[in-house]
Amino acid sequence: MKLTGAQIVCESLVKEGVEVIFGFPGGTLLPFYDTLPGYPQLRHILVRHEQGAAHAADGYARATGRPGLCCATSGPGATNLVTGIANAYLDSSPVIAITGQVARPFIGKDAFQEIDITGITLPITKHNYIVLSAADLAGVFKEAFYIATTGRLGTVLIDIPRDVFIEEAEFHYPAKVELSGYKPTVRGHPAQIRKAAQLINRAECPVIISGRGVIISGAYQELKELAEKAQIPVITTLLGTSSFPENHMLSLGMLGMHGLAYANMAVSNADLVIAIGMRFDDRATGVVSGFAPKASIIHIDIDPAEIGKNVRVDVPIVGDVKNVLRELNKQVTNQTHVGWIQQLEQWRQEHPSTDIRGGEELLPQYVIRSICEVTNSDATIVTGVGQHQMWSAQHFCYKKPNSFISSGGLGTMGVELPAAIGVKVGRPEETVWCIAGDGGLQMTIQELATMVQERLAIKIAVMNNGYLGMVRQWQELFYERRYVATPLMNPDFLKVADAYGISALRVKKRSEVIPAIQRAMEHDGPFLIDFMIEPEENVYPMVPPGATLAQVIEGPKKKAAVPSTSATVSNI
Ligand SMILES: Cc1ncc(C[n+]2csc(CCOP(=O)(O)OP(=O)(O)O)c2C)c(N)n1
Ligand SMILES: [Mg+2]
Repeated sequence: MKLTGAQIVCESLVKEGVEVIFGFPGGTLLPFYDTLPGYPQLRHILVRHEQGAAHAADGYARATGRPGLCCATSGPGATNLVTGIANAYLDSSPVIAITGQVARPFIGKDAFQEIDITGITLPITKHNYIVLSAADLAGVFKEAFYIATTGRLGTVLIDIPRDVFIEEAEFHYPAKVELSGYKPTVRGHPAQIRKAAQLINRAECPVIISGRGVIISGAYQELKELAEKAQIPVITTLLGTSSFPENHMLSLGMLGMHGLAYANMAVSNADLVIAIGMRFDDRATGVVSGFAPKASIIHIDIDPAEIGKNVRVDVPIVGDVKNVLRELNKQVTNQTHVGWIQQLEQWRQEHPSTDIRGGEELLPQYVIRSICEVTNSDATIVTGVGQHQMWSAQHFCYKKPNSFISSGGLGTMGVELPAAIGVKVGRPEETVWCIAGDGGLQMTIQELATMVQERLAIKIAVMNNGYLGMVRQWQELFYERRYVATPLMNPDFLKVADAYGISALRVKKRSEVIPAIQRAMEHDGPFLIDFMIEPEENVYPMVPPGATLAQVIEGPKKKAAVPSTSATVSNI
């Protein structure tokens, strides 16, 4: 059966079970867009800027575990995708981007809207293609989905010249893929697993550091079994947040630059670190030479390139986290570490980390806690990048798997709203709270229109501190309070919401917080709350740049403290 290239693309997407594609049209994509109405099973969501399409596809992929699709036209459309592709790539999110390219005879001529997008995205994709014949399309799509969704998940870009969309070819969707040189290892080596089990069975002060790999692999049960069987406290990386229930006895919360003091102290004093599906990012480790100085390290990861990249590892195990943990759990014996756990509990008492000041001041931490309380943790939190992101990680008690979605590797301001759109599309029944920076929201604010057009009932909490807060914090602490280019003159977010037809409220006092959140939750549709938070509130604890995790600053002396109720606090 002969089909046009555009039809082959659509048929391939249908064969792969794609239901939604986030995109923005243009000349080179017109043949593709013209074909879309023939495929009603493919929902196209029109964003307002291509960066939003890539972030939405990324949010969708993180929320569903299925590939997220986005498309953009050649030239500026394609380059607008770049930040979103990089963001997905660095956090191992399976995004597949389709870009239009100028017609084949024009390639290399600096034609109108011609850009070498495969060249540009080479370092930020797991793989990319330019397809020069319609006959190759089906094979390329089969491969692209396979590459994006196997081994370490990743982004793939497929660049298609306009005339390839129009060209006709026979359509046969391949049944399987054979790629020489690409055979991801999914089962851990038995000898390595045996060595790891021996170390675990002998350890006296062990900790687990759980990363996003646990979420991607869906290894929640296996992680819990290991932790409970061998009584090992679980610390998470930023992106590992929600890989382990934070109301669990063994949960110690997040480590790293803004990790909890007692989590960082635990790592600094452990005799064994079991690092699972994490990559020792510098924000997680502090200065690597001082990372876990007393510990042997077991590192379980699907990507062999991560082993030994940043820290020395005693027992590397390459494989899918879930498979490896299943095997490991068979060989781990029941343990108790009462002395170690008592020590951790003492540090938790001495360094509470998540207590906040009392009074009427509108503290951002209180806002996050209140969202946690009102939703009873039954929500997915999507954040931007900055202070509000760290407060969201620290002060919400994540009980549900994969309920925290945030930009880790690239740290992309502006990701919050479009990513929340992707999450809500992927989880229509879920309560989705977009915790937005007042700076970050303004980077992608145009996607409010996408949200409204698609009737997505996202609840937006603007953490309005009038600053590029995280940068201001660094200026306060390390540049003698010289606030260069960080104060923001914000628009009236209520008027902005109104212009888009979104209901909204402004909150200035602590006592108004919970009623406003309740109102947002009861409202049938999107809702925005403009929280006028303390402008110069800082994120603590903080491991200053260039310090080790043991050198954590816990923050200024506090007045009367309100004890933490829930967030990331264990009661070991
Ligand atoms: C695209 C982009 N530009 C610049 C930065 C550097 N940066 C990190 S956090 C931050 C401030 C974020 O401000 P806001 O969104 O208001 O969040 P807040 O820290 O105030 O909570 C900046 C400028 C970044 N991470 N991403
Ligand atoms: Mg801000």
